[in-house]
Formats: sequence, C-alpha cells, structure tokens
Amino acid sequence: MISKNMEKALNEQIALEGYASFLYLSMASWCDSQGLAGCAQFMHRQSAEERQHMLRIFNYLSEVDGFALTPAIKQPPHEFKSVQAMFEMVYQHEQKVTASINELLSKCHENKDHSTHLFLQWYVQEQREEESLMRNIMDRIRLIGDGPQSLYYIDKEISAVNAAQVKAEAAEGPGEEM
Ligand code: OFO
Repeated sequence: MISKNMEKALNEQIALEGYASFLYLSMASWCDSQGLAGCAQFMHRQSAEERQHMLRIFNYLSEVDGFALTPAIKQPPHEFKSVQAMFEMVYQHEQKVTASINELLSKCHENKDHSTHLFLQWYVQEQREEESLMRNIMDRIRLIGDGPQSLYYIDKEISAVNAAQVKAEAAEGPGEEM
C-alpha cells in the first residue's frame, strides 16, 4: 500500500503529464493553422505519448492501492510567436517534468518507498531521451535558420524526425504502456 504522501506526489505528476498532453495538442492545432503539417503530426504524437505517461502513473496508483485523481483541465496557450519559440517552450516544459521526476525520487528516499522508486526509473530514461530529442530539434532549426523560406525545410525536417520516432517506437513494441 502506498503512503498518502507519495499518493499525493504521484497525483501531482499525473496533472503535469496531463497538462503536457494538452499543451502539445494545442501546439499541434497551432502548427496545423500555420500549414506546418509535419510539425502538427509530431506534436500530435508527443501529445498521445504524454497521455500514456499520465496513464502509466494512474495504473500504478491503482496497483498499489492508491487513488488516482483525474486532473482539472487548465487551458494551455494556443498562440505561439514562431515555431522556434514553440519548440523552446516544449524543451522548457520537459525540463520542468524532469525536475519534478527528480523531486519524486527524493521523496521516495524520504518515504523509503522502493517500489515507486523502481517504477519511476522508466521516467528517468524517458526524460533523458525527450530532452535530448528536443535539443536536437532546436539545433536543426538553428542550422536551417529562421525566416519564412525556412519554414518549409523546418517542417520537412520535423516530419522526418517524427517518422524516425514512429519507426523506433514500432521496433520497441507496445511494452508495458497501455
Ligand atoms: Fe511525460 O513528460 Fe516528457 O516525455
């Protein structure tokens, strides 16, 4: 059985993952409105991934006799200055999620909750991969440069990144995710 302390902390993480899913969905919509189909696909996939991250904790809480709370929906921003600014915001959000996972791990130590500590290892790796992916995307955008002519190439590049992610996920198989 999980402690009330840890249950509360995991529910906060559920809310953070849920917000990421909605933020990325909002970004997908904005990309679509800008004619950036490749970026829109990328953000839709990221949004779906974040929902899976949320559900993974949801299910874990049920498994350890905790109560998973469905978070309130806070409306994310829906206007972005540029595609560069949007990816910068994604990177910042991922850093916030990483910091929150690290906090959770410290709480596991304080509460001697080895089970949750083990469960969270998956998130540690996921966050490392996500941050690296976002840095890689920002580097590519920087190399292409900004300005209206660049948008076509940026979108093509993100579409290629998305295709590579889909392929890698298919190779990994469904794993434990729902
Ligand atoms: Fe789930 O926050 Fe990143 O991936």
